[in-house]
Amino acid sequence: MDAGDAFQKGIELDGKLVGEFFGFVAILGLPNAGKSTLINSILGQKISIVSRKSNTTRTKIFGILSRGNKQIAFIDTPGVIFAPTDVLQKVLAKSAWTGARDADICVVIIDAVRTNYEQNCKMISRLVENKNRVFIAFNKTDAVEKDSLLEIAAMYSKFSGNIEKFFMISGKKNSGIDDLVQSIFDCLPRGEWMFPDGYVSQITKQFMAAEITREHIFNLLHQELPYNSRVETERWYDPAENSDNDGRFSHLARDGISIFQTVFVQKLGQKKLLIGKNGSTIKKIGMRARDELQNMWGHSIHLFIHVKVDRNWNRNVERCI
Ligand SMILES: Nc1nc2c(ncn2[C@@H]2O[C@H](COP(=O)(O)OP(=O)(O)OP(=O)(O)O)[C@@H](O)[C@H]2O)c(=O)[nH]1
Ligand SMILES: [Mg+2]
Repeated sequence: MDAGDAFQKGIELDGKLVGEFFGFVAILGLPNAGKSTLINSILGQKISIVSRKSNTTRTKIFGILSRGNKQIAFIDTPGVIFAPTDVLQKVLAKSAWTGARDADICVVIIDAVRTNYEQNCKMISRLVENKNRVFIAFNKTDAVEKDSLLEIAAMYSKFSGNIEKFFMISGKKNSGIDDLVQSIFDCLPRGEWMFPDGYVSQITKQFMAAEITREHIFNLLHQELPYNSRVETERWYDPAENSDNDGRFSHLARDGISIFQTVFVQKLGQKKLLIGKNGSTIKKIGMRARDELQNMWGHSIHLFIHVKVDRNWNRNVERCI
């Protein structure tokens, strides 16, 4: 066999692995099933924010895992929503399904604690009809008795003819993940890598910083506010990168990164709620976000958050989330 054939087959030639395997793998599921937690766990680092509330993820986030001559591009998707109630939910639902359409393999995450059986069946049927290759992973197994897990799995056995493999996992406790990832590596299609070795995610530090603030808004505020807000990192000053020749940043601290963010809300009442009495709520959000960013990046962060009312921030929601 010559090198060209070897590349096509992705085999070992003269002791070296040649040929490449590559696939897009969409992580799909109903809102709150644990998709982002799973991606973070697989990659061993946080690329996607997590909260107890539904519809936390707003955009497709890629996480890349390379091993030997194989590379997986995981796509974390917003939760699949069947009856969107507003424009944001419509965009999230569309984003989830395009994630599935673009994928070589779909991993459906089913929350074993709250098995929303009918909606999960609807989602799986649609993927099967679309001829997607589907894996099913029952998640949150750490929080469910073994007997009920077996019962839940039995409920979905009607799909077994169309599903490549079933898994029992806990994204939070990191259990069952190696087996799932290995099975994905084992059935990747041949193809050239789309990302360099060692590349983990397309997200920028600016985006991540905005997402971390959003995560703390989700964790600290309730009802409609998290869904009616958007965070943007507007300015960023890193003394290591900006030479500051014109002195524009001379008033800023030089011992870390200064980050300026705006939180857009739709109504004045929401702005008041977000700021809190004497600024206490926004201060708490800022402190939590700053501490998390400092831990994540290992250097000091100066975070400045400004709240602005923009009635129309979600009018062009497809552009702004
Ligand atoms: N007990 C337990 N909780 C989990 C597990 N995985 C995720 N969770 C929790 O489930 C909640 C939702 O997790 P996310 O990862 O944000 O879920 P998601 O599917 O990405 O949610 P959306 O982005 O809103 O669609 C969070 O409170 C997580 O801590 C798990 O394996 N076990
Ligand atoms: Mg998510």
